[in-house]
Amino acid sequence: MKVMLRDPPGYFRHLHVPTAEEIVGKVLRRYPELRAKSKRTRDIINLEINRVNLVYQIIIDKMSFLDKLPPPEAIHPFYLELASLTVPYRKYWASVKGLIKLRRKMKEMWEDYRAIVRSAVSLEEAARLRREAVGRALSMVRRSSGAFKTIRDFKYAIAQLPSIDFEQPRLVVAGMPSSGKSSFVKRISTAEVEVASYPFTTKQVHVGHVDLKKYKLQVIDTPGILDRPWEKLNEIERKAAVAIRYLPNVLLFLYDVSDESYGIEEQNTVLENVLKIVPKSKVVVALNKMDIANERKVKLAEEYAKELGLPVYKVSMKTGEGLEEMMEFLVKKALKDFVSEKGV
Ligand SMILES: Nc1nc2c(ncn2[C@@H]2O[C@H](COP(=O)(O)OP(=O)(O)OP(=O)(O)O)[C@@H](O)[C@H]2O)c(=O)[nH]1
Ligand SMILES: [Mg+2]
Repeated sequence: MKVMLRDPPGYFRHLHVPTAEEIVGKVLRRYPELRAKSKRTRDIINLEINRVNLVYQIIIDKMSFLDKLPPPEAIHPFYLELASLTVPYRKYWASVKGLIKLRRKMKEMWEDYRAIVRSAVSLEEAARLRREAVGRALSMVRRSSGAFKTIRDFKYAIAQLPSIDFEQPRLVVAGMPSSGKSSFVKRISTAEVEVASYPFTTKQVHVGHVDLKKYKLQVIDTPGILDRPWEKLNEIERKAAVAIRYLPNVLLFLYDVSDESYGIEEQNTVLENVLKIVPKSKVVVALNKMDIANERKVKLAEEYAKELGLPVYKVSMKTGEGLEEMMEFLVKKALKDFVSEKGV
């Protein structure tokens, strides 16, 4: 069985990945500090060897982070795909492999230069070889600055993601912009999410928690998505798509049935798209904003959801109407799916 990282964001947060400039800078700072013991030829040759050693040692030490980087297979696809919106994970792993190769080459060069500096026939030759050894090492690091940057960017992309505990149940909230997703999450969980009247208020996936008796339910707020095919979504909407695809034990789809809302047909299309990537059995529909509902919209949305065979609740995130009953149902459904997923 492959080993998965338990908390990739936490793991990457604690991992230092240097820049190429940082490594070169440290070499250039430390390197002039070395002195010969005396002016004897032997001590000066030793100094040159020590300089070569110091430079290669620093670079190789600074690259030890490579041994701590997980392969893509060890990172849950939820994180992998979200991070890949910034840095494709294949590019990350190619950079890691490139730097591992560079380090191997560097170790070989170190061996070689150590031997030839030691057997130099004159001080001038020793100095020339040392300069060459250092110059080549530094230019190799500089030339790889792109790979260091890619790995750093990937690290930050993962580190800023919310941690999901796959050993606990998950409720994902989805719907068009302004349908009330964040209002719901804010109302029922610990998440401090932003609620506002303009669309695309939520730009990231957020997680709040609800304490149940035996479990902790994770409630996942997602950005709004529009009624267009998955391939056409913008970067913010894609984040929602990734959460919708990989996280739900249960998915709550919100309709906005107020006068101000998008048309019901558009909202239907979004629901249809969701159903392309989430099994129907996990989906629950809520008609939100019942306190200011447009009755025609309520009727249309309800008919459509029922046609699809989905459970429908009528709620208001503002007044709290209908919420308790719906939550009870969602929790039960989430736990049932979670338990069968775990096979316990
Ligand atoms: N009257 C009324 N207003 C609501 C209700 N639910 C949400 N709102 C309002 O609708 C607006 C959008 O709510 P949000 O919770 O930010 O919606 P969202 O789905 O998270 O929106 P995005 O993050 O942009 O996708 C806010 O002004 C809310 O106060 C409701 O049940 N009744
Ligand atoms: Mg929101």
